[in-house]
Amino acid sequence: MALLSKDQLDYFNEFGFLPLSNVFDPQEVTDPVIEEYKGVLNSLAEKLFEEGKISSKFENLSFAKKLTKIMQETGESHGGFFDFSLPAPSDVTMDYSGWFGPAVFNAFVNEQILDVVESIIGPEIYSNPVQHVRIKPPERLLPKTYNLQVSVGATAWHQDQGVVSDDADDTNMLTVWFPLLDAPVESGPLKVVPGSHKGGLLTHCGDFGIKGVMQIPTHLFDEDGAVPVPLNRGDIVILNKKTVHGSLSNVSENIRWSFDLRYNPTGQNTGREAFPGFVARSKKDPTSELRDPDVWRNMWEETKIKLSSVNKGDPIDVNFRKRSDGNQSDCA
Ligand SMILES: O=C(O)CCC(=O)C(=O)O
Ligand SMILES: [Fe+2]
Repeated sequence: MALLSKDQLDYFNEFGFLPLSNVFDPQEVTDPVIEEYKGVLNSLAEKLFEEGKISSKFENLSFAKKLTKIMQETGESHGGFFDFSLPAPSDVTMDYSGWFGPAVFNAFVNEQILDVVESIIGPEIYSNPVQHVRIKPPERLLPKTYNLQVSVGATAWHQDQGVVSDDADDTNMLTVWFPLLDAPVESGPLKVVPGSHKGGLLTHCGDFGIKGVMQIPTHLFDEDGAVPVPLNRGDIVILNKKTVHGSLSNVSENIRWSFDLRYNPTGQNTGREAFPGFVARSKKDPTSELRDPDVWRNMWEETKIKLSSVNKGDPIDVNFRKRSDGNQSDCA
């Protein structure tokens, strides 16, 4: 796909988000990711079975049914097993696994996605390490545990700027969200508040909705103006870092599976400097572009080793998600 048109750029500037159809070929980009994750899920099932935490390896079940069974029997999402990231440094231990496979990396550097990103932030593109995979089974099939509610339930209202550290307040961070399977409204895609990026950064409260989950109180923005963003495989939606968004609940019969990635101009602070990013595209110096998935995986592996001995006491060693702003009286 070519760079964005003037109308598309105007839409993005006006509303703070832009859904785009058929940006990439899902057979080439996301189907290989799905294949990779079948292996990840099988190793999780092996591990949990050996530990006596599940009653079977559920060998004959589909990916969706196997994952749902595992969540039902353990009451946990095991999100850390699937995600291509790490938790806060205080929670990083050497037995943390995560998944940093080649098909995942390939999606990060997809040329069609990078063309869209370039239209917004320019041709020096850094892959910001704030990045997640979210695999959410139908909510009605899951037990109502805290872990499942937080990690695979509807995502609470937030601005992406509000969940990175304030070192990145001047960073031109762009969020790219896309589903690996078709994500109609009932599957719980994103919901966004059009135009909400034009105000400032709103207060994110730790204990407003679900305890411990950062969330913007609904009286601070126009919740009634929110719109769902259903997408199909191959589509993406881009978000301004100040656009208020969350997700709907998955009330469908299928899993809701998405990637959310972020990019910023190379050289700007990522807001998670403890994590590794990389140059995804550079017109100035194409040799700086990372294209080796093994190098990427090793960067995360080394980060895990380093962070497993960091922020384990007081005082903390590295700044993570620290924000000094926000009016806490909004949180009452
Ligand atoms: O997919 C979700 O539920 C939330 C994603 C999100 O907040 C983001 O892409 O920034
Ligand atoms: Fe977000």
